[in-house]
Amino acid sequence: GGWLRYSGINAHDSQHAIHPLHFPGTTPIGAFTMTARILSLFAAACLCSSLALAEEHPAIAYRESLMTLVGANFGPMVAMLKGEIPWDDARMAGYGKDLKAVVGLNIMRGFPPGSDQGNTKAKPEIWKNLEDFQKKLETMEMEAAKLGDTIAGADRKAIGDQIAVTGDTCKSCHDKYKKKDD
Ligand code: ASC
Repeated sequence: GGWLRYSGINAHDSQHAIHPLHFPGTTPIGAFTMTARILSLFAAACLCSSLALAEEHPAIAYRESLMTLVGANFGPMVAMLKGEIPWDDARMAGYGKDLKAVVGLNIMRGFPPGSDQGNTKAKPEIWKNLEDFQKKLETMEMEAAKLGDTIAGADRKAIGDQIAVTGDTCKSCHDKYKKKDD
């Protein structure tokens, strides 16, 4: 009984008295084998660290996450406007509120220098025209926030118009700074 039992060691079994994996039949590891194993561990470590260097810049996941959240709210708003899904005032208001919250996050944090490298649809032009990019981003944030505010108590025409204005701010930035979907 006791902790030995729960650690997988049966103290009453002499074959397992030292270690459960030290079962009969294995021979002590030779010096050459040991060296080879240590070298292969080093090789694996080198490979892992070079893979780590080739890893995506964390800002790419950050900005793609933001883009996903923007789309998760703006997408159904557009779909409702187009009649692809039934218009629902409460849902429209909810998407608008969340969209405003998402564009209130620090989006430029997703575009630090050096994050143009890697598996990304962000064009290098962003970092060559950073002021213009930032201005477009701020315009989008302003119109999307206004959309969130417009929804409360507004008629469908006013909401639709502001969805269109906001969509144009998405498009103008994507046209210039986002690679096309394949
Ligand atoms: C969307 C979406 C965009 C914008 C843009 C508006 O729903 O995915 O990128 O709206 O198409 O023109």
